[in-house]
Amino acid sequence: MKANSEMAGFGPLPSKAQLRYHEDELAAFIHFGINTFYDQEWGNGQEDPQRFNPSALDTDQWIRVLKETGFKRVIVVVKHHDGFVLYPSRWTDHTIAASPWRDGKGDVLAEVSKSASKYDMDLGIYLSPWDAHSPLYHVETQEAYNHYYLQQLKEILANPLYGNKGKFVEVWMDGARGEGAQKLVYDYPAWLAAIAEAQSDALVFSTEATGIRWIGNENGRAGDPLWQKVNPNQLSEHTAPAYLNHGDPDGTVYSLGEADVSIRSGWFYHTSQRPKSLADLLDIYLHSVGRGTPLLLNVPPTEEGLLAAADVERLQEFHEAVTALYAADLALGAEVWADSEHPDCPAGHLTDGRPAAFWMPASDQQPFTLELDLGQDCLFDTVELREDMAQGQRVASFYLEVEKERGWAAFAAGKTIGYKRLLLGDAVWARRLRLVLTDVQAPPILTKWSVYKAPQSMEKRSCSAALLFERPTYHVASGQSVQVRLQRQDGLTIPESIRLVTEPGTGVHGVAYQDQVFDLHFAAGEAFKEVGIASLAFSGERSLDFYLCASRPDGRQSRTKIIVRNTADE
Ligand code: FUL
Repeated sequence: MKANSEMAGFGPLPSKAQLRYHEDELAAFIHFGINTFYDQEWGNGQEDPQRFNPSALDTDQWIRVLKETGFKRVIVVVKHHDGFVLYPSRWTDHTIAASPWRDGKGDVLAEVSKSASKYDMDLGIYLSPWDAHSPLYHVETQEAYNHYYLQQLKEILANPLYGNKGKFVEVWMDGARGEGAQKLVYDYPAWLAAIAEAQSDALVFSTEATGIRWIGNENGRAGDPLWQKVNPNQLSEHTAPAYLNHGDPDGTVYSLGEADVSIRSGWFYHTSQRPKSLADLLDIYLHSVGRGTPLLLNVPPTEEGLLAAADVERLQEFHEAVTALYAADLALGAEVWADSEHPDCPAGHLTDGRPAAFWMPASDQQPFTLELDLGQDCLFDTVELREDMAQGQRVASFYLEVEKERGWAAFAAGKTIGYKRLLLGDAVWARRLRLVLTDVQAPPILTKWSVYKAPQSMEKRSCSAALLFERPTYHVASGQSVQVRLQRQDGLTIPESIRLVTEPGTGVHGVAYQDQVFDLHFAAGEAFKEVGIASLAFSGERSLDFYLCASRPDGRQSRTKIIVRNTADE
């Protein structure tokens, strides 16, 4: 296409591996380890390996279920902050070799690698840099610790028995470090060089300017705008979550914001927790994949070593809903008109079903207006837009309208489009849509404009107004407790048990984390309940948040946000 050779990419461009992760969209996280057997989220490194003994571990089940429910890659926690390692490492004896499981001859990483190779599932590893068990984790033995971590990286990444047929797509270097942990300076240059040498295509998640960054919260939701670029000099272990959540419009390095969240409130399996509702998962999907960035969804195996039946069922429902969303593109083949188009890149390319064909304008006169004609009145509520990220992210602001009897009416608006933007509006019957790009960093290059009717489970609906927190947001000083009031407005004639669970926001990243679960028993006729929630205690002048989610037995949920502030000590 002639336009291609005339064009230069704009800003930082994604690598092949980053583009592939964009296309993959869905990754699964597997948190399974000594914590599973202690029913805890963070270990202190003193756990007894004898407790690790899954009775029915079946990695084929993990990978098969994830493959069948649309996940394209799986990141396995090989070592969490407690330092316990899921393969027989020669660099430490705090491993499964010291456990009774398979008489100390087992290797979870080898088993999961075999399953991944069998089902052709891409694999990544999480290897926690903070290691509460290692005696070397001390500033005075920093060099030796850095070497220890390096050896483990090499031991895993260069072993052909591990990975999807020996290949890894991601290495997760979690930036979390507990309060009071030694402040070691990690040898990222050596670690990154070793990864590049053993696995040249692997992307790295870290607090540095590597290919993947944290999205700034642990609830799987990217911001709008979402720029897939950052400025390396803004990154550190203490980067403000909002910077990570939005990226940087002036960023110089391409950085994929990975939206991570657990299907349950905790990362490890606890019998007291339930999977998130389908509506919740779909909302997360719209705020991650639907904002143009991969969703990394954690599904924690049970003590037996299996994905829990309730989680499997939820994953299947999720997969069905996502598949149903894309089943009929009402705009496929529809006519599109643009107020400006390059002769080789007409607007019709947006609806021709070819992923690589794109529209670009002939002039750089803003705003750019495009109109889509569905040919007849159709019922829809979802619009998908895509930019050609291979040529750099460009759109900074846009709005969408639909034509009604009395003229154009607002449907949705947003800042960035990026790899893929899903806009869920109120269901409407209309034939014509109008897209106006009001702000761009460079001439826009779009590849897709699709229109769908979302399945019922995804439809826009106001949050269960029948179950209300007194406030959408509470503020509390670090370490104090906050009184939260919940009201049910319907079903007053029946007694009901409503479960309240804390969910990670930014407030747990790098601090202490323990879930709190409360069962509130409403008697018949009772409308209000109050509960005191202890907040996290942490040091340093900063603000962190977490969420409280109330679930009714029928799955309806409500949420409130708790902002914890600490200004006291520093
Ligand atoms: C955090 C950790 O502290 C959590 O335990 C979990 O592993 C999550 C994915 O990252 O930083």
